[in-house]
Amino acid sequence: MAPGVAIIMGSKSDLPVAERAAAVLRELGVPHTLTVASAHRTPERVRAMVEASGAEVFIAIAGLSAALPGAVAALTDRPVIGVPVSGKVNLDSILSIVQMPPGVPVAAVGLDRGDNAAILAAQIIAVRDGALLARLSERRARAAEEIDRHAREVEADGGEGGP
Ligand code: RP5
Repeated sequence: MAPGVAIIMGSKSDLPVAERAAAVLRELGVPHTLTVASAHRTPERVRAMVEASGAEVFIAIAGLSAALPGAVAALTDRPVIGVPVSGKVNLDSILSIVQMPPGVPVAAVGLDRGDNAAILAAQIIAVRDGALLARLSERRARAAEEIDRHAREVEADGGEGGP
């Protein structure tokens, strides 16, 4: 099985967001690891973790002045997905992750969207894994069915409805 995804969070307080990513990766059967390493507070741990990891894709989760995704991207040529964590300001972590200098990209997802980071990581791995691609397609089809069910429920409750 593929080495999969390394999930790194800047603080244990980011764990709820990391768990959203881990849950989706579990559902899709993508192997993953979970750890804490801070770009500002334990930079050497970040370096050691990235250098030792066999992951195909990194998911780096951080709030405030969220340097972690960029710090990971500085240390590897493998793809890095950054997840900004919500807080009092919110734009701080989004801009810290999105505004990378040329040559060192980070793929940013929305605030707290560990789930989308996991899907994107799986899509990257699925380029060379047909079985995983099929599981992603099935997941999307199930999500579409759920929306159709919701539409039927809302229309039944609310009267006319429908397009
Ligand atoms: C960031 O600062 C972490 O990623 C976390 O989102 C935020 C707060 O960290 P703690 O004070 O909870 O350690 O580096």
